[in-house]
Amino acid sequence: MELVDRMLEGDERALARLITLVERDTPEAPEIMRRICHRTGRAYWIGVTGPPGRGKSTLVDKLTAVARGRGQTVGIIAVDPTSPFSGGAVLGDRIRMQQHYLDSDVFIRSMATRGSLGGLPRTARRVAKLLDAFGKDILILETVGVGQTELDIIESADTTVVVLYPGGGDSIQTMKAGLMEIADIFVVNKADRPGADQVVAEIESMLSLNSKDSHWQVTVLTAEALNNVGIEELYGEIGKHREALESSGNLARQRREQLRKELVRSIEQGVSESLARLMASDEKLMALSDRVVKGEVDPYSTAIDILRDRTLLRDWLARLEKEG
Ligand SMILES: Nc1nc2c(ncn2[C@@H]2O[C@H](COP(=O)(O)OP(=O)(O)OP(=O)(O)O)[C@@H](O)[C@H]2O)c(=O)[nH]1
Ligand SMILES: [Mg+2]
Repeated sequence: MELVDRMLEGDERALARLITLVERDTPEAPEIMRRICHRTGRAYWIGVTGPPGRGKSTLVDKLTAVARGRGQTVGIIAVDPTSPFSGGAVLGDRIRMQQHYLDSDVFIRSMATRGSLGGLPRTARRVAKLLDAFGKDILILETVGVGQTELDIIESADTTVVVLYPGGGDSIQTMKAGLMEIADIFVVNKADRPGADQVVAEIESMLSLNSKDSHWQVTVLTAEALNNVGIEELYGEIGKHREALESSGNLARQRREQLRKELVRSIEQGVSESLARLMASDEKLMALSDRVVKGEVDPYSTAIDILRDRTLLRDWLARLEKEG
């Protein structure tokens, strides 16, 4: 595949084309991923998440400037759950990250959640791998931490930064949204507003109750992304977390676990797509489904019966194989 070779040689337009192919889950996507596999694993992935409007994009913009100042190249994937099409996301992020749009060592891609049918974590991870293979040193994944989809994306990150702000009841929101468990570093942004210290104290008191990794003490920092305050410190803290992960062997372990999950999820995806096709075309299954719908049999025990019936499963596999 010529496009992959061109991308690996540093052709940014080839990269953009490949991202589009992978994002859309085209038939070429598996071959692309197979070809770049041996070129991934070099980039360090930073996840930035938190409730809407906390200043994540502004923070990402400023973190990118710090990374660039250290000579590192950066790839940014911003996932925007509110935008109905990626054009909206691009526009918003373009304003916040405009200084980097002219920098050829920064690659920014916005992805919209809506309309992606829950496939976003998969495609975001694949896009990140393309940027990794392309040679970006640092990858930043920005998502709004509101739902499982977003949490699944962040699962791919090596270091996860959770961004909060004062005055929004954020410590409670953090617990509810499942952000407490995934944060390696907390940042209370917009510390120019009153109440930041209180959020810091609340998060710290919750942290003393659970510890994710015995080699890392989760920290709570403050920042004013808008005024470029606390950004160097945050970048330094991310570096410390990286060192802790590397020296304990947890980075490799964490990445192995992510790959294993990715394999399982990819198989699940294939199985469920095949099943959806069968449900819409196989007479036996359609008849059973009819009986369930009419209330003659219950869905749970019927499913168990189906799974136990090896001849049925063999028939279906043969059929799927014939259909390709
Ligand atoms: N006062 C203050 N405002 C800030 C700070 N950082 C960001 N903002 C503002 O907060 C608003 C939201 O910033 P974004 O960076 O878009 O926040 P976000 O978390 O990426 O938002 P979503 O992606 O929509 O969830 C913007 O108007 C920023 O200018 C800060 O440190 N202090
Ligand atoms: Mg944003």
